[in-house]
Amino acid sequence: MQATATPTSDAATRQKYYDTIAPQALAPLWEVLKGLVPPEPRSKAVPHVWQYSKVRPLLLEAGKLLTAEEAERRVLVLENPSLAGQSRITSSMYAGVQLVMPGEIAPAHKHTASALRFVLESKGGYTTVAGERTIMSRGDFVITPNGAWHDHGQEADSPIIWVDGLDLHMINFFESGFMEHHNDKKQSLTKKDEESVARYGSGLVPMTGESPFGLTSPIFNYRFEKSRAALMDIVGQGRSDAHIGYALRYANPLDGGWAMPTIATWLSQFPKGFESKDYRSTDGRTIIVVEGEVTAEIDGKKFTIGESDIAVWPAWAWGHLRADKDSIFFTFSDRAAQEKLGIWREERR
Ligand code: GTQ
Repeated sequence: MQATATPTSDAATRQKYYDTIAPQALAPLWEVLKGLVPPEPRSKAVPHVWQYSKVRPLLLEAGKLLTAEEAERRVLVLENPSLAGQSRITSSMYAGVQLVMPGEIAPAHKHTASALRFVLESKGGYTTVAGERTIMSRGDFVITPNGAWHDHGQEADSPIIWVDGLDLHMINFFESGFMEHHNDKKQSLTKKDEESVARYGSGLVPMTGESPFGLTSPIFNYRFEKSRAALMDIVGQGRSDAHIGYALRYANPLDGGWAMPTIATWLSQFPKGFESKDYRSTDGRTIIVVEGEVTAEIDGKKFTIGESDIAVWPAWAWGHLRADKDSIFFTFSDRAAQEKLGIWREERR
C-alpha cells in the first residue's frame, strides 16, 4: 500500500526553512512555479499608438537641443506605456524615431544588435553599411546587419526621420553584446552605391560566395517603390487572406528566410473596408502605416493608426484591423527569432 503524503508545515515553518536555505543560494521552486511556467503567454506590453503628428514636432525640438553627433543617435524611444523606463516597445523589441538634420552625420559605430530602419521622411538622406552607401526614401526598409559599421547622414537641406527597430533586448538578455566606435565620423566608401542590389536584388545571386552579413540578407535597402509594386500586383490578383489581408514578407534572397536573423518584417495591404478576422500570435508586433488609415481593435482597445503613425500589438493579444481607406502598412516583430527556437505560434478565429 502506498503511503499518502500529508502536508505538515504551516506558513511560519516554511518561511523559517526558506530563510535557512537562502544563505546557500537556494530557493523553493514551488513558491514561484506558476509565474515561471504560465499556462499561456500574458504580455507585459499593452496596445498603443503613437501619432506622428504629435511625435514629429517633439523630435524636431530635440533637433534644436543637441546635435546628432553629440547624441550619437538622436532618437526618441517609443516606450510601451506599461514598460516605461525600459526602452521597450514590446518585451523583446526596442523601437525609436530617429532624426538627422541637414548637414549632420550620426557617427559610424557597430554593435552586436541588428537594426532595421523604416523610413518616414527622407529626400537624399543616406546610410552607409559596411562601406556601401544607400540613399533612403519614404517607405524603404533598410537593414543594419549585426556587426556592420554604419553611419547616417543628410547632405541635402531637409531633415530625415525614420523608425528604428532593434533586437538589442534579445542581445542583452544573452549578455552577448559588443559595441565599437569608428575612428572616423564617416566610414570610407569601399563599394559602389547600391552594389548589393545589383548583386543580389533581381532574383539572381552570385555563383559563389555567401552573404557578407552571415545570417542577414545581403540586400540592405528594400526599396518601397519595388516592394509596393509587388504588393499591389498581388492585390490585383484578389484572393486576400481573411486574417492577414494581402501581405508579402521581406526575404533573404540567398535562402528565402526572413531578411534578418531575429526580426521578421513584412508589408501588408488592406483595401478600403477590409476587416481582418480575429487573430493572435506569440510575436508582439510594431505596425507603421505608410498609406491610408487603419482602425485596430486589440485586447478590447480601439484606436486609429493614420499615415506614419506607429502602433504596437502585444504578443498573444486577440485583435483585428480594419482599413478605413486603401492602406499599406509595414510590420516588424521578433517572429524570426521565435521560429528559430521553434516556439512561434498563431491562432485564428
Ligand atoms: O542607428 O545605430 O535607435 O545604435 C538605437 C541604437 C539607433 C543606430 C537606435 C542605435 C541606433
